[in-house]
Order: sequence, then structure tokens, then C-alpha cells
Amino acid sequence: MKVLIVGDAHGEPGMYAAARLARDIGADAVVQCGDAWSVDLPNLDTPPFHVVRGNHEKWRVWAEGKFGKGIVGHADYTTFKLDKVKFGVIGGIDDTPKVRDLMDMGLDLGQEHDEIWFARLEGQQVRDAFAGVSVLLTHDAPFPFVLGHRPLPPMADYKGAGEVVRTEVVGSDYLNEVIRTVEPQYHFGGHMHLLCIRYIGKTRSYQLPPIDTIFQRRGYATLDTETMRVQYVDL
Ligand SMILES: [Mn+2]
Repeated sequence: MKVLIVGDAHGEPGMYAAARLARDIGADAVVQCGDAWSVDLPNLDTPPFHVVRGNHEKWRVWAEGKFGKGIVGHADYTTFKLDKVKFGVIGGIDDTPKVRDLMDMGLDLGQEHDEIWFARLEGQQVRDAFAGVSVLLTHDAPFPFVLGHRPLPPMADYKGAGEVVRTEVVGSDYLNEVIRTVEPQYHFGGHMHLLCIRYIGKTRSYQLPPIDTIFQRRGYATLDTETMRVQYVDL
């Protein structure tokens, strides 16, 4: 079974892009890692489309469970199976000082603030919830996630890297601990709008760029449930 895994969709164009991509590559299922928004589309032409909640969603649709045809919403700390592969879910974002600062500055992170956080469970509860999980899905990124860039060297013959400008290390300590506790083979998330592929302990972690068509840097991953091979592809 071929599973298409995508990041933030941010509404209808992104949702349609994901559905079209699923058909183009012959995917049997879609997994979307939060900030989908348009989870109530009535006629999305798609294989089963599994969504994790982000920090910005149509909360009433989630509360009432009235998802569009073919769209399946998954609550935090639940699991589901595609073929023989068990997926675990922690949607939303972590309640960190950094996020509180952004909200104080007036950045809209999802309007109804009670809905945007995930609950932090104790280690044994997490182990119980995610027993046998091979793929962990989150919206937020585990710590340490590096935002920022290095500019080009100032001179043509400059040997070193440029000055590090505007680098910020963000992400959730808690999700880092969950990954190191559960040790899934793979982790996928979104939210940061920036690709990052790395190992966290034994887990290969993919923070996916958006599938939202407005973004220039886009991409997706596929998982083959027979071989457990993951491939990341830039769009
Ligand atoms: Mn987000």
C-alpha cells in the first residue's frame, strides 16, 4: 500500500492539490499533518484522506465529527492502521513560552486558543497509547528545530560560512521526549513551513513543507507499507 504524506494544506487549494497528487502517484491513502482547514469538503476526489488537527482548523467540524466524504479526522493519542502499519497521532501544538509570546504579539495561531494545544501525558500513558506504533504523526515539530538561514559569504574568496542571522531554535521538548520514548520508525509533522529531515534517537523524522500551493518550497513523502521505505520528493 502506498501512502501519501503531506504537510499544511491551509484550505481548499492545498486539499485539492493533495487529492490530485494522490491520484497522480497512485496513492492508496493520504495522511495530512495538520492545518488542513477544509476538512469538510463534500466531494474531494481522493483515496481515504486522514487528517491530524493543527493549531488552526475548523474547530466546529472537528467537535462535531462532520468531516467531508473520504476525510477521516484523528483525535490526539489515538492510533489507526493502514495495511499492517500502525500510526499514532498528536495534533495541535505545544504550549510553549515562544508560542505564548507570538500570541501576545497578536499573531493569530488559531483563534480559539483552548483548541490549539495538545495535552502532555506521563511517560507510561504515552507508551500505552502508542504501543506498537511505527509511524508517529504530529503537527508541531520536536525540539530542536532550527529556523533561520546563513547568508552568502560577503566576499568571493571568503572561506567561512556567513554570519548566522535570525536563527531561532524552536520546537517541543515534549514531542522530542515522546519520540525518544516510543521510538517509532518514522515521525512526520508540519507547522514550520520548512523541510527538515533528521534522526531523533532511532526515529527518522520528517518535518514536511506545506502542500499549500501558495508556497514556493513544497514537497511530500510517500510510505510503502510493504517495505516501510519512505521517499521525500520536492515539488
Ligand atoms: Mn500550524
